[in-house]
Amino acid sequence: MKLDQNEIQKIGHTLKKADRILIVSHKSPDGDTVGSALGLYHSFKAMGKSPTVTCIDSMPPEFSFMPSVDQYQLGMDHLNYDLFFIVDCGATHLTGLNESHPQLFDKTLEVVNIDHHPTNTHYGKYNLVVDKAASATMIVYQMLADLQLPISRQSATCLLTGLYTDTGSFMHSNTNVDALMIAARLLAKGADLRSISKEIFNTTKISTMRLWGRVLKNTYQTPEGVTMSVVSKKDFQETGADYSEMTGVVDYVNSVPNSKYSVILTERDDVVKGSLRTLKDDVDVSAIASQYGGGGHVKAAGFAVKGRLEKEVRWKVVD
Ligand SMILES: [Mn+2]
Repeated sequence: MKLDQNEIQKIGHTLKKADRILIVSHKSPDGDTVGSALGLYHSFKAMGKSPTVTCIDSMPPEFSFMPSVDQYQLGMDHLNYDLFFIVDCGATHLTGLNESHPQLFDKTLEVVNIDHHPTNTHYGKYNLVVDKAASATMIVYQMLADLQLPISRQSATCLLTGLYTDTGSFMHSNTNVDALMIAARLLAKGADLRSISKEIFNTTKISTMRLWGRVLKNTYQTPEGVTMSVVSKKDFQETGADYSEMTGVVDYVNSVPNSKYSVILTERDDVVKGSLRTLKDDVDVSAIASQYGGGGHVKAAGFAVKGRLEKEVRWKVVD
């Protein structure tokens, strides 16, 4: 995978001078944003710098196996840092900091934006945005390799976690040659693949099972071939699951044969979130999501609209 060497040089230059570095993960953190941040964290630590990782939401317990995940600081109170990295954030609001700290996005501060969402607006002073990259951690890996910075076993495990989760354990269509090459290089650096697969894919809480049970039970297919399911606030209350436990269930819904694409609608506070996936080559779900003010990748996208879910029962007279 080739990165813009002009940007890499500029980042290398500002990194050399920096000591205090803040690394920002997006809200509702996933394996890719946490893996990217911690991958950077370990490398910067090894260089003798003072990195801090932050997220406005707390870390889900399934990421506990990732080295130094306990170092996450909840939210951000000041901008007193030499350099900032924002990772896997396709839009500024996903940091949860765009209103409290708009200076982060006006290109006055030393901000590096590392992302792989095609909707990314290049809000950083420096931007490494590669929409062909299967994960943000791939870009982090390539940047560290280009700058010849240290990649420890710990760093490699975190970076491989992002690649593993964003490719759905190498099953999604974004699993390309670069993804597997970088995965191999991370394994060669000592990444702990066994822990990743065990902790992330083979561990399911009882509340998650119950929530997924409801999602699967509510699944139906429209005459147009769209596979849909819905989850209400009540489903979360009754199963004791939280929103983060929805991660992954859309892939099950999407596995219904002859599905054009799949949508799960989730009722959350006063918004309804839509999560879209497709396995079809000729369907672009990010275009569908953008009709509702959302975005994402061609094969995986999402949106959020104000409102709540209401069941509609249709009756018709037949003879
Ligand atoms: Mn990602």
